[in-house]
Amino acid sequence: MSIDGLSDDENTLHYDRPAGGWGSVGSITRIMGNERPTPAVLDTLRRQNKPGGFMCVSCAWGKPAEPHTFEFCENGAKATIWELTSRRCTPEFFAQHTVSALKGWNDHDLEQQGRLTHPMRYDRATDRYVPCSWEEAFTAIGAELRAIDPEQAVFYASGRASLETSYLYALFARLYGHNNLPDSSNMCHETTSVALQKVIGSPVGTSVLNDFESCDAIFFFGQNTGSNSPRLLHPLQQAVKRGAKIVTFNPVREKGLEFFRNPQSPLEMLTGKDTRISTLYFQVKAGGDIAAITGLIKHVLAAEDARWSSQKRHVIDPDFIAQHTVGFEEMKARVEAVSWDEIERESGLTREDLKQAADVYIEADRSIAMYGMGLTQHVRGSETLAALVNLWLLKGNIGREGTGISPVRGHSNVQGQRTVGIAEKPELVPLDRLAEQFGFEPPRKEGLNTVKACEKILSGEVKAFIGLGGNFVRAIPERDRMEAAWPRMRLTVQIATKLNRSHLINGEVAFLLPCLGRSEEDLQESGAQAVTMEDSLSCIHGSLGNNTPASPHLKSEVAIVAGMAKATLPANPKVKWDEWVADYRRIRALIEETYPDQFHRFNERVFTPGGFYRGNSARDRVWKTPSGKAHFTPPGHLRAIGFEDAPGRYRLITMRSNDQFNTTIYGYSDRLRGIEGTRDVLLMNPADIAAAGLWEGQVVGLAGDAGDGVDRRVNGLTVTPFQLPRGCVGSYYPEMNPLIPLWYHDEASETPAAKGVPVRIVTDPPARP
Ligand SMILES: Nc1nc2c(c(=O)[nH]1)N[C@H]1C(S)=C(S)[C@@H](COP(=O)(O)OP(=O)(O)OC[C@H]3O[C@@H](n4cnc5c(=O)[nH]c(N)nc54)[C@H](O)[C@@H]3O)O[C@H]1N2
Ligand SMILES: Nc1nc2c(c(=O)[nH]1)N[C@H]1C(S)=C(S)[C@@H](COP(=O)(O)OP(=O)(O)OC[C@H]3O[C@@H](n4cnc5c(=O)[nH]c(N)nc54)[C@H](O)[C@@H]3O)O[C@H]1N2
Ligand SMILES: [Mo]
Repeated sequence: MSIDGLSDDENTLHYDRPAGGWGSVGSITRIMGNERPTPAVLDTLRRQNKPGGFMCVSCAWGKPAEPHTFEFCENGAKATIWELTSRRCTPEFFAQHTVSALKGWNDHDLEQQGRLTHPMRYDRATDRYVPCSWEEAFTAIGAELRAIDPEQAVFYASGRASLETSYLYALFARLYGHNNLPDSSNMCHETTSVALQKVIGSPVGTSVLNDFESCDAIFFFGQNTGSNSPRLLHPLQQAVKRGAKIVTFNPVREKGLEFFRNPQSPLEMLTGKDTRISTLYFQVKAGGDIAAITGLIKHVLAAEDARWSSQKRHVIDPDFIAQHTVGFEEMKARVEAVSWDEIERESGLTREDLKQAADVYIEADRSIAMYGMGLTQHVRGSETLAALVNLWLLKGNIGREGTGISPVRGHSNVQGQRTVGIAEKPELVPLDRLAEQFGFEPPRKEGLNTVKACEKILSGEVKAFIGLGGNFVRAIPERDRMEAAWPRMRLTVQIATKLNRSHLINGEVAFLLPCLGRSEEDLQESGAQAVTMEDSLSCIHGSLGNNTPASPHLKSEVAIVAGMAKATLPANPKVKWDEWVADYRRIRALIEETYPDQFHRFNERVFTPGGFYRGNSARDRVWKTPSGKAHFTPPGHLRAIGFEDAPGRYRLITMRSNDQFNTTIYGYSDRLRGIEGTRDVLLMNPADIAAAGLWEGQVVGLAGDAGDGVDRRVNGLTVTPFQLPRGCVGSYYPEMNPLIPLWYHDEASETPAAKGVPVRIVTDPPARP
């Protein structure tokens, strides 16, 4: 179904206004009221994402060399205001509330207490966090870590910490003796890192910002730009105005991908003129993308045959295929053997729908493929990406201006953390060079990713967990079992800016260590320190915070990592924690030494406008695969979900609202989807509601339906009609995470499959505990 083919049924399409526009201004004003940010916020917003300024802590989208007056979006502003709140979560707060009592609070209310101000230690006798000194915390952490086998420790990182912090954190893990470095990427774009590496020999996207100025078409699969990377709407709007076509595949009709009103254009704001973003919009079934892409490939191959026989012209690029790829004939034979019946059934789209989309691809000389969690968070996520690369290779749409594969990354430095060594896979890290640089023998054994770390926490083999940011317990699958197993660990340490649920599910010995936010001034011995991050387009940016820290007791993440490491490790003349903390330029020099090809002249290039490009072999058509070529992959499965259809079984899509950043819930207004005042909803196609004998407003529960005998339940959801394909239901992440089995993940990368979870609706929910 394309946009034009859909009726805007009053009951099911709640919000008919564009992304951006006055709504986004109102949404920023509301959060300003809630957080009562410090007055410096306006100055900070003016410096956001600009050369020499500070880099947004929200999404990872690229930052242009010539920024707009305000180079931030609604959600970037919210993230900054959230960090610069005037609220404080102090020792007095912890004295008033036991940890057990705080467990009853929801995510929004916990973070609403504001910035953490003091290092805190968990006191078992009173079941409270009590203030402690940094020295006490580091000494205790060091003693605990020295008392266990290093392989019993897990060092998690949420993708926000800088390259400097991340490099030291990974070095700490290896000097101590493990590669157990799971990252939020393991729940996010790990599928990308594994699948793209396999087929094009590079783990990251190949497009850069300039490509958006010359592409003819952009295909969007499962990425919600309007909420999750709104600054990307600017290049999209520009592309549309130039005449580029945008084709979207998404089970949900996301407003931000339909229309956009630029809040930075007074004319658009005053005249109410919107830009239509998507030329064509297809509501593919959750998990139906392999089938849809297979259909597109079938159409392209058919067009090639027809045009070649009638006009002796090519649709595909046979020279590119011959010179740069392997596996074309096998892929072609397999795709041709798939029937249109199967494709239509699995994708939920018609042959004619797919013809329209294929025609755009065929006519476009240069196309960019963009995608997000809608592709990566499936059991066959990696297979889906391989299918997408098949389509892109057909026309040589990789490694040419105006083209490329462009995964839209999540956390603002998640890609960079992998670049500088936060990786559980030792083969991704230049261990020999580290050995030489720091005079030690790095561990070579494969470390634990997120899923494996969870398994070993469940089995009791992991004894210590350090969280460098994030809200691990809330973000992972299988939450109920994980929360029950968590306190069996001996040591848990959380480095954070605000209180969240993971801090309340603590080990026997537990510390909560408050750190500076990125917008705050980081003063060390040599003066104010800059830090760096890598965006989704592989560009590295410097960031300089200049706000007064939320509390004088905060330490930088660099200093906290160094403090723990120093207290844990034996002295080593090549490892100079104090000198590194005193001047972060020394850490950048170390990064340069480890990764000279990508980070040469690092310190000089920190503030390059638009960031400096770290390079990507696949963009240069150098394929770092075993064959030295890019790989066509014959399609194996047509469905990306990992279960069969059955009566009463639905595919649950876990969604982000426009009013959250992952587990940080700013508020209860999912403005772009018209869902207000609550997150406890079950979004359903009206025909499914009727067929199941339910009614709008009925309160129901969801039960896991994975068939493994484990009872998984979430109750208290209000049935809400919504434009979803039949058989798919939607509700919010992280509330739905108890329904996802730990074993239900992408087969190749083990990314949890949060977009196609098997569930049943239960109408007799027991009362909520
Ligand atoms: N404001 C804000 N910004 C954020 C975040 C946030 O929470 N809030 N999170 C950050 C992070 S860490 C990340 S990873 C990114 C996430 O950004 P996205 O990648 O956009 O992730 P989601 O919002 O989870 O889902 C993406 C889209 O996939 C669609 N979808 C679901 N299933 C399928 C399917 O089977 N096929 C297709 N084609 N589409 C499907 C959903 O309808 C949704 O529109 O955003 C980052 N930016
Ligand atoms: N069902 C389902 N589950 C999912 C997903 C999904 O789509 N569906 N998405 C997955 C994805 S893509 C991701 S990335 C993960 C996210 O998982 P995480 O990255 O672990 O979670 P966040 O919610 O981003 O972490 C929020 C916390 O980070 C801390 N924080 C904020 N800023 C800073 C800082 O500057 N420094 C430090 N040290 N701490 C800080 C705050 O205390 C805040 O409470 O969740 C995954 N889980
Ligand atoms: Mo993410």
